[in-house]
Amino acid sequence: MIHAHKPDEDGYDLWLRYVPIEDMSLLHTYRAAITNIMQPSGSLTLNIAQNELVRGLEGLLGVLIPLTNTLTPGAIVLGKPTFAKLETESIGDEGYIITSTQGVIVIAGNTDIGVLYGVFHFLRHLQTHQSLENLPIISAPKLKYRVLNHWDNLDGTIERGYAGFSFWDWHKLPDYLSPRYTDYARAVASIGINGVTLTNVNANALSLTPQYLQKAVALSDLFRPYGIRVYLSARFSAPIEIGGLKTADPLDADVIAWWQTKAEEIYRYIPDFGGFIVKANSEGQPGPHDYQRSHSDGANLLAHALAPFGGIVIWRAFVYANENPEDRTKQAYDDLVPQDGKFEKNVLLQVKNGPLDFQPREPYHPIFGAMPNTSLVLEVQMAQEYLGLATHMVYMAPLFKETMDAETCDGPLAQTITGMAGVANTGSDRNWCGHPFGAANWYTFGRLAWDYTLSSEAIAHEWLRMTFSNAPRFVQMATEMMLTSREAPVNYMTPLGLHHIMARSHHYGPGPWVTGGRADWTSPYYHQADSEGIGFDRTPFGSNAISQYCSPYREQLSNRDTCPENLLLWFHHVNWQYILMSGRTLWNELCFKYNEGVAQVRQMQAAWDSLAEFVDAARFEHVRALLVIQEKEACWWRDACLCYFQTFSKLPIPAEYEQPTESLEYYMNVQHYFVPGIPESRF
Ligand code: GCW
Repeated sequence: MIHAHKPDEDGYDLWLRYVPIEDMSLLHTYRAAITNIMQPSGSLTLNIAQNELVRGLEGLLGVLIPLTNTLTPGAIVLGKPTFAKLETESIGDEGYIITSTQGVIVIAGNTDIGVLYGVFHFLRHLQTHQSLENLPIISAPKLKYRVLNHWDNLDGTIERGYAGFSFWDWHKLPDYLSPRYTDYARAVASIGINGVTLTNVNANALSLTPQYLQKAVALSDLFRPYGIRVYLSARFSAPIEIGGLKTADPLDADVIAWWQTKAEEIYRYIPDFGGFIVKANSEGQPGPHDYQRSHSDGANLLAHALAPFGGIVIWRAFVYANENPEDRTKQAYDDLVPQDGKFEKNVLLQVKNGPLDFQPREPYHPIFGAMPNTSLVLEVQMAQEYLGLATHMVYMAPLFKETMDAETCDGPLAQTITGMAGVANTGSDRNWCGHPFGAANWYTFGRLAWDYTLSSEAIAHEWLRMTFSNAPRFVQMATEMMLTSREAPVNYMTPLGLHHIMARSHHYGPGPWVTGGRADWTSPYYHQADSEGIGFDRTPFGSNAISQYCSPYREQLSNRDTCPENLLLWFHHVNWQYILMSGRTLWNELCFKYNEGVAQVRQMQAAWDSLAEFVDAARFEHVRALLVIQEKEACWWRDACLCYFQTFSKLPIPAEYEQPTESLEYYMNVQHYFVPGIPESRF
């Protein structure tokens, strides 16, 4: 295989590679237009912007662009020069304008952070080989809160982390600051993310003790000039665990006082502390229900403590209880929607994209559009807990957009939210996200949180050009591959609206047979397969979860003939012989879809194999090898699921398809040990 002698890369530079522009005519145009940088005076943030610009331009243009103090044509000016007429009202606190006037390029914002964001956009413009004629660029974020959520534990493990261990070196903080923190901050700021929660939502109260707060100070000091605020997960029972109180009852006077004192203390350490993220009364976490109080009582307790300092509470809506016999997908709505209007202004309710749990495909979460008096944050998961861990290539922009474009009771979903949170897929792996394509999802999260009108295709283009190559054939084929990669796992794992049929606990691989323990963590609870058919009846004849959606979507869902087929088994129990749009019976369609998923992975492999000349050998080979695993695992999912469901349908897998190579018993006995992402302490 010819790799055109591209030097090996390890992926550490992510999309900020700044490699020399090979197109000579473009290079000359850029070089002629950019000859010096007016040295900005002022803040740390402007220094960072200037340094990034120097570094980026040196890499891209192959020359060190000098800093000057006098204005000459060919200069880049950071800030708001008096000679340029700039309409900056529309760009708010974080937006920017990139324009060209009187022979100079101006990158302006109302704040220094806006300028920094503008610099990253300008570099992206050059990295993706755009014309300098295409100015001005005017951009401002559509969502106020754009927060990366790390599920990192203080012991260095990461819950559902598949790219190594946490890169927060709590042990050596605050004294040793790994250079990786700075590169992390650059990456985060380059895509407009303005907040990070450092610690797992399954929280350890220790993170709120002075010892750990001092460590968080070091990180927040480093992140501040990049426009990144630090948030911490708060364990609801912290007043007991680290405060010595007997209760954590949100209405108890001592508890109220404890949180107030804690908030004062935190703001003494971190004056711009973002606030708390809280997982309460979910999967064994403590919460206000332990004291017969409501979620709003719990959230408001913390909100009152943080309000004087401008902090917010991000309260997670991922709440459900096994003791509640109600359909798990209905519980959060039932509990929280009646509390609309009861949350303090500085409380944001963070809701996962779907009502279950980051499955390959879910309908949108019906809380969106149903709580007009509550600020909502959309939570998505870049860590691929249910999407083949960091082994499978799955480009998530189409998944995120499917949710954000959904029509809720109150209009398009993206217009009903004030923020977006993404569960990080990063770790200590040299390339940050494990799979070389994993960073595309981190990138996508930032870009969509900034501007949810961007298309999946446009984001893929940007990322591919910056991460690998601007060559048109490469960009086109790799984009197609990425777009296919969203539907492939749906097909080979959970087609037609199936859900939650993965292996227990580590969630790696198929497990439609998983039974025992709490019902809502088993598979038959969700697939309901029997001799008649398969699927969860959520119509009025079943759990009536569809009642949580508005007309006309509700009616569309409730009728099996109008329900979108890609959600059919989410909402209906369907007879094996039911005829689908394709003319195939349900059973045959299931066989078709599982095989289509495998075929799509094979297409992705063929596409990648044809792109070797555009990519350095190290990254090419890494992706190639992971696609081989993905293909194997796609077959594993297909064969295991079809063998299992066949015990109910009693129908043959049509002869045109590959037949399972092993028995059901074999698949049921596959055991995997030490799968990453499940900290010993919790399971
Ligand atoms: O998807 C589930 C995961 C848990 C996780 C939980 C949550 C952090 O299996 O590991 O806990 O979601 O979102 O709180």
